[in-house]
Amino acid sequence: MFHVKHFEDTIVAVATPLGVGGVGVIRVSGGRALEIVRPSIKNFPQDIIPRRLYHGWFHIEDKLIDEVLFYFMKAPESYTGEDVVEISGHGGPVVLCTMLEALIQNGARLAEKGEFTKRAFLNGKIDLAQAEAIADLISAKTSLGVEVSASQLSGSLSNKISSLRKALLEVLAGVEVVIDFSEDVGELDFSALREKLVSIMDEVDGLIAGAKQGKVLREGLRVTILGKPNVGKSSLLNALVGKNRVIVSDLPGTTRDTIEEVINLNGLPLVVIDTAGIRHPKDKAEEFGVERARVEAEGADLILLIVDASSNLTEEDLMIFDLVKNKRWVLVLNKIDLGLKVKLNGFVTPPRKFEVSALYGKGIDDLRLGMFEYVCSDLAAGPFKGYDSSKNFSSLVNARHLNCLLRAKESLSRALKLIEDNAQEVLVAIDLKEAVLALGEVCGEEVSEEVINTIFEKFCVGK
Ligand SMILES: Nc1nc2c(ncn2[C@@H]2O[C@H](COP(=O)(O)OP(=O)(O)OP(=O)(O)O)[C@@H](O)[C@H]2O)c(=O)[nH]1
Ligand SMILES: [Mg+2]
Repeated sequence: MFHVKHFEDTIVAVATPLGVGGVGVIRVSGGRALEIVRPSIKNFPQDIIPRRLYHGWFHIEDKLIDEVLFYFMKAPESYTGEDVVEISGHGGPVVLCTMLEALIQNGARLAEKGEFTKRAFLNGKIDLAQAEAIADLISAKTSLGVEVSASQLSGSLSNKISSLRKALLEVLAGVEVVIDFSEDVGELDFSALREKLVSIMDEVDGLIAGAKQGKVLREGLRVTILGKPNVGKSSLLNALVGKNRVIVSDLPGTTRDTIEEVINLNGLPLVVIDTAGIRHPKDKAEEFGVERARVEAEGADLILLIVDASSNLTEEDLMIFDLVKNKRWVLVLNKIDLGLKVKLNGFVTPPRKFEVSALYGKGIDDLRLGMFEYVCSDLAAGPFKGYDSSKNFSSLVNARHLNCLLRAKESLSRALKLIEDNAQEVLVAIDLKEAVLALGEVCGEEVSEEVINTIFEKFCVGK
């Protein structure tokens, strides 16, 4: 059930990106939306009908600014839950800003980042997990990211959490009845209680396990290409991305800095990072580049270590083998078009090995597939271990949700321990209440203003 709160200000912002485009949308939300827009649009209807598209001419005094389409959504049936007017004008930054300023002159206030969505949350139109899904949807890197965010927006995570919270509240009510009316209802059935809590805990664990995948879908897996100079690292990045993104040359030491590009691997965003060839640097700039390559190797979820298949291993290759041991990595033998001469015997045992020609695009599809299988395998033991692209997962557990879920889990574990120790019901109830509170935070039922502000600050203005 939601109650529209009455914010004093009516807010306004350009809701589309401020660049050149076919159309640009200005959104006005608040109790005075109609009053603020009316004077600026010449033929503004006297009795506007909600959800009907109108045509009009936007003026500032007598000066014509733009030909617009507009519609009105009456509270509470709008995105924010307030009266909203949206105006579609032509998509030029100057024309949009001119209209925006006029509406501010008429009494609207420029919206803060995410303020429309924040009002939607505060007015009960969406919960916090859904608001976060909107931010994820906007910044999704792959179509899988879009699907999962959209599912979360439609309430997949919220429904799961609220049914867990409801189940827990029922358990808590049962415990409280025993505390208050032990003479009438008798002893607590500890084994039934235990069973219910264990099943809730399993579900919480399942959500916690999904957090790693949520992070990967949101941020992408970092895949660092590493190798000595001239082995074809930049050529491999270009081949994976499918365009000439990075400069390639036969001069060793061409790449001086790290360069990253996102590719889509069966729905997973992979941030592929090209690095400077690792060797004893010849100048300061190269030294920085090599240092950066090492840092990227440290933070990588997967390292593609490249060697030149057409020549023998050198001391530099061995130095890099040493760098990746104990990390998640695969070996790529490049320049296979020139023949396979390299001998690995005894020097290194790669978890996976691929033969490619970055120059001619040979073996690249196998490498893509192999990387995917490897990141999902037990061998890699990484965030996507066990990931199966045929199964759809429906929520993006983020760091904030994870923190709440971990707290809920801790409280549940304590409650279970107390039950095993036959402790007093009052003590069990305390932990159960804490778990209920922690779960409530996921959807924003119990959150501080500070948490709310932090979430909406990450949005853009106009959303
Ligand atoms: N024959 C052949 N040549 C390749 C292949 N891949 C890259 N090369 C060539 O090898 C040279 C070096 O390629 P780059 O991609 O610049 O190598 P890099 O590892 O990025 O080199 P640095 O940036 O200097 O560390 C270029 O002349 C490429 O055309 C390949 O698969 N086969
Ligand atoms: Mg390079």
